[in-house]
Amino acid sequence: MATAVEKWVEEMAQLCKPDKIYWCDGSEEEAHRLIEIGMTQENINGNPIFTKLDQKEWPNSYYHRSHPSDVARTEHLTFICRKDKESIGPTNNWMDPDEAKRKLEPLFDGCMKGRTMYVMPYMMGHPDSPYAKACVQITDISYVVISMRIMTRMSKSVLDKIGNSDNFVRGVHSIGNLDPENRYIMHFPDENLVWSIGSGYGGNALLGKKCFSLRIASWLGLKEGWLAEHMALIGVEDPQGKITYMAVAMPSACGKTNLAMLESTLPGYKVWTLGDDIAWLNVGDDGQLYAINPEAGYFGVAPGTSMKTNGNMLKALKKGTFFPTLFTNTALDTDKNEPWWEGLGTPAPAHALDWQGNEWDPSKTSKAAHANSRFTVSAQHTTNLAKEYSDPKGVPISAIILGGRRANTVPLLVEAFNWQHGVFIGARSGSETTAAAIGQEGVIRRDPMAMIPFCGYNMGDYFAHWLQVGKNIKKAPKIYSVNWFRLDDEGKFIWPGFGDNIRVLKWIIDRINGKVGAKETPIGLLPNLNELSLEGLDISSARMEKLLEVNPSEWVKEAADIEAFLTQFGAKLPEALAQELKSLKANLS
Ligand code: SAT
Ligand code: MN
Repeated sequence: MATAVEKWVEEMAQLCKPDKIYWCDGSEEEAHRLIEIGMTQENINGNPIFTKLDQKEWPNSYYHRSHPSDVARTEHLTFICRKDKESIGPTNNWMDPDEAKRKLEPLFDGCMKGRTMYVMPYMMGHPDSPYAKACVQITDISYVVISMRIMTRMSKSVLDKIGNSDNFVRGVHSIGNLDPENRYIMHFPDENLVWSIGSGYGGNALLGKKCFSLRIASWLGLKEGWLAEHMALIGVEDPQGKITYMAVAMPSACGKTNLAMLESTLPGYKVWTLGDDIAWLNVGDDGQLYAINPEAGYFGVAPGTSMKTNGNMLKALKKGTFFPTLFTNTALDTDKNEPWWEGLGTPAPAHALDWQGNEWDPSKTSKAAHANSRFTVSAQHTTNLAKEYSDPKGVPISAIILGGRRANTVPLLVEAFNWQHGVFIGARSGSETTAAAIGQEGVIRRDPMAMIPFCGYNMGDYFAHWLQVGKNIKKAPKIYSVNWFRLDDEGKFIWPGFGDNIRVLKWIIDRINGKVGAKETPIGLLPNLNELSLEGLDISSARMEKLLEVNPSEWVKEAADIEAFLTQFGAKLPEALAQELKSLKANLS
């Protein structure tokens, strides 16, 4: 008797009409075989699927170039499909599920003719974790298979785990004809199902990542009492050897990966990495908040990654284990056969192809690597991987940090008065847009908890859910807002960032342990300058004051903008947050 997975795969094969169906086992041998085949095959855009890079400098590393129109998430083509439009809220694109399927079926009909349909069984989370989920994705491009093998726990044993049950998350992906007009990323939360066509790019095509682990999982969390969040996960060790675990939300391309890999400039402090993008937060039996990283690798932004800014990551990229490492849309140094990007910290190559495959002219200002070019690397390569990385129960969280990219207004560091105020800080967070999503860069958008592109349901309900989870926790973590990106009058970053961000994390640990005080301001609790560890930093107190400034007139404008944003949730906006907004305005006047 066919299992539920087999029946579903058969149904998909009848629709997509592939030449062959291939069931992935997730083995090393398989990865090598698929890469070898991919090196001899042209992608639909005329590039080889994989190009082998210099194996001495970049062991087991391969280069991939995608279509120039397919280099970032396409939020305007991303839909949540449920009958009840109100339940998905004003910040998501909505489509009726029947209409969505009527639109998709003709696009998928025969889309894999002449191609192989790969079936990938995988887990999000450690297979022994009570919080892990079993998934199956199909795709027609081996780049996605290799990427998923790095980013998830792919294994044929997942099929045994699922057995004959139909309790698995389904993902259907085809690169289609890459036509942005026929590109859709559709989510069906009531069926644990994602359909994606027309893109091979990370967040659009690796359906275990944002599509399942955030958009669909946020629904599961709402139903089951937990939170699926766009958060890095770190353990910060102090000189006494005590580790404090923190979950850090920041929008795409705002430095979560660098923070997860931070190399401390303060002696005695060390950051251990648990994850760089997604965290699932559950209230444990003991009433504490526990976090796991459902992923198994990093899909990070290459430009700006150097030995100086993120040495741990560069070491991971060069480590080379049985997990391959991929570079997508960076430049290619053709003399050395190495990947290269702006901010790698090595001289510009004399001869290179840019991310579109054209000869690159270093004397021109055009970028060699795409601003959103990425590496895909296994977490197993991390030199500072936390020993609890594979602990099925996860780590207990003491601090939640919410960040964004703001040139002004928002101070380096703010502590929330309490959980409810922290939820308000998250709800009001804004950030300047980046190259991680197609669209204009550098405009401020409200991005609550960095989840605006990823929360699969009405954000009014999301805020209420956060408030409720807070009530279910015995000792709620403290909540912080951070902003590394404040500019001076000349447009230069005031805060050095990177390894020096440990100074902010140290203050947070000191607060958790009741070792330092804080100054009350209308927007929250700020550090006293003399209680921030700034030794060894060349930064004047005038600049520090600017960094920590709460400018009343800027904040009056900010509050009006926050109000305009929150008003769109109407009756769904929790009364508690409306109260917080009122107190913010009152505090300011
Ligand atoms: O495209 S991804 O979602 O995988 C990366 C990102 O935008 O955070
Ligand atoms: Mn992300």
